Amino acid sequence: KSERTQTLFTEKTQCIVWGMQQRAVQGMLDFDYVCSRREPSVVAMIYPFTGDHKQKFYWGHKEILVPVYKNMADAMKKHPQADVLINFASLRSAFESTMETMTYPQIRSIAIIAEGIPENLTRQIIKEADKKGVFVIGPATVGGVKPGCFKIGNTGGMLDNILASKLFRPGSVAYVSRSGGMSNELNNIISLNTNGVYEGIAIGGDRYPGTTFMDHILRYQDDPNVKMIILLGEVGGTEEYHLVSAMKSGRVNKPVVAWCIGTCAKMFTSDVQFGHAGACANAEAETASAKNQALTDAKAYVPKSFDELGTLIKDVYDKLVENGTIVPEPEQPPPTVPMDYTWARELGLIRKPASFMTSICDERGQELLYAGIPITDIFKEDMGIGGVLSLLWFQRRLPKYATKFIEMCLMVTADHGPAVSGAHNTIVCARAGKDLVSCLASGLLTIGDRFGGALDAAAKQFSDAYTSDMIPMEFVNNMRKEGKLIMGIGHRVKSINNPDMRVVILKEYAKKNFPATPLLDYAIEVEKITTSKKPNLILNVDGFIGVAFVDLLNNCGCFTGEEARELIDVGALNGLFVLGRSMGFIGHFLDQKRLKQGLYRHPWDDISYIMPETMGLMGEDTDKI
Ligand code: Q5B
Repeated sequence: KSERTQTLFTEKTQCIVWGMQQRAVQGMLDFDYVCSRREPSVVAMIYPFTGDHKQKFYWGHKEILVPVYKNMADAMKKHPQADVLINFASLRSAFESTMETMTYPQIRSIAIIAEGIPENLTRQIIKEADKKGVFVIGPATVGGVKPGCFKIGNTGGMLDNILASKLFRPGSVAYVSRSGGMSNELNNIISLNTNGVYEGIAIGGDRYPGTTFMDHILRYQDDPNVKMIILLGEVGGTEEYHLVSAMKSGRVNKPVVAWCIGTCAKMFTSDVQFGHAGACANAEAETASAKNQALTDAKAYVPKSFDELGTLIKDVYDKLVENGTIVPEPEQPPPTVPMDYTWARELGLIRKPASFMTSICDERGQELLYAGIPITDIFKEDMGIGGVLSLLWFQRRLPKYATKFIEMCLMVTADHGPAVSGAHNTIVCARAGKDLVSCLASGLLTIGDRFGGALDAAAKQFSDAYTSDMIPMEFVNNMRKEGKLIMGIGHRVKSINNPDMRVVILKEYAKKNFPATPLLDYAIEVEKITTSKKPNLILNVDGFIGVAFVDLLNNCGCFTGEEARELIDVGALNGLFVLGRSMGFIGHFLDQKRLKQGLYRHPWDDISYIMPETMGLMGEDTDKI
């Protein structure tokens, strides 16, 4: 393999990101900003699953737009200066997208983040990259960082970490490691013990990394800005021996601090496979201890343990400062980047008055809570629809008889045939070819005082009369005098001769299970008076549910009188009919679709056409018509 010793990244490097990785891109732009780069390093993104569009990002305090292309060809054509591609494609598509990237000669380096790419595919990538002279970093890596110049994806972690590790300006120490996590640790150790990182690359944990330790170490050796090199190797493979040879031959003559992780493997009686695919010793020479010994023999600085790595790095660095190889520069503060709102909030640094308040449901935690009760408990306790409704509507865990009553209300109001106003509208709408939501909405919008929406008003009227000690007859007479209909009284088809069995069922249940039913008893007295006038002036299903629910709210022990009244005032009771009847409306919609019913047009013979002129004629001489 020939040596390629070029500089990979500068403060002008432009890259294209493959994949919709907004957080990683924002992290790169924040890094660029604190490095005082003049232009953002990310010039475009490629995302094959949406059309061409632009994504918004922050550039310091400002907002900028980064173009997103569906096709790689377009991205390359529009951004010919971009020479790096950061490939966030999944393990399934990383091979294709990397191979495609290498058909564009403008790209000189590719970082492949995905883990788990089959080794035979990685080897094909490596072969092609060698042929084309492309530097591949990864797969299975976080990438790398060149302080003051360029950062690959999520390398270096969040901005506070970048600042703490002083990655916003170059130091004199270059490192290469396998692990992304450990490279973060190195950023920290190096910043604490030296003037900082010059460049750091994590080559990735696979058995076949796109570029090797030596590919990068040779670049560092040939870069006059690098004054010392750090290698963080690990158990498995023989890569570290290439450095041993290069040091022995003098090809690498800068101070090297090296450590191979995994010395603990010798404490196990069997072979150990560490986290990385390549991290397993298949021979004595591949053990971390053997490699550390070989590096020591080659005059690398090798600590006794990882714990001493920082101290050793400091010793070597101090010597380089002492002999004038490194001249530390005065520290300049980086430009400030505003902290992200969510992060600042998490740290408790800011507060903001909420625009919304909610008290029924919380979906933020591990488990969804209905009025504070975890959804698993709701199922464990078999709370049913009535229980859920009692939590979401009334914020109370109501007694079983009450939740059962709620369910019964929903069941009896679920449907009352196709002829009622709401179902009729749903059907007409369905036959006009509309969708489920439109048809349901059409039916629901029909609910009002006369049809299905008299529960709250009935509850109020009867409660007011009852609490003001009006006897039923007085109430009926007063309403008549005021020219008002009694809400919850009257039905188009049901009467005392044709009783509404829905009401019969509910009444029987309420009388048997409710602690007290004073308002229901009052309404029954009112019904006796109204039905004596006309047999259809019964306490209808709306009226029954309205008054029975007032009894429930007032006597179940879960609400104060004020709370009960508030629930009626806000319209909770009509909600029961709306929810129940939604089931029927949806049924009618599905039924019409299933029956493939065509457009409905009302028959002429069922419409009385009364034109203004005809009315005039009627006034003059009716016989002439
Ligand atoms: N009269 C329900 O009326 C209906 C009177 C009254 C005093 C009253 C009417 C009414 C109040 C609202 C109400 C819910 C419009 C009904 C429902 C769901 C449903 C529907 C379904 C389902 C029926 C004839 C005479 C007149 C009136 C007098 C009528 N109501 N007096 N208080 N409440 N009720 N809505 O039959 O002297 O002859 O002039 O508005 O509770 O929607 O199945 O269909 O599940 O889908 O058209 O059950 O009662 O009677 O208006 O011709 O009146 O009775 O003043 O007296 P009708 P009208 P007069 S449950």
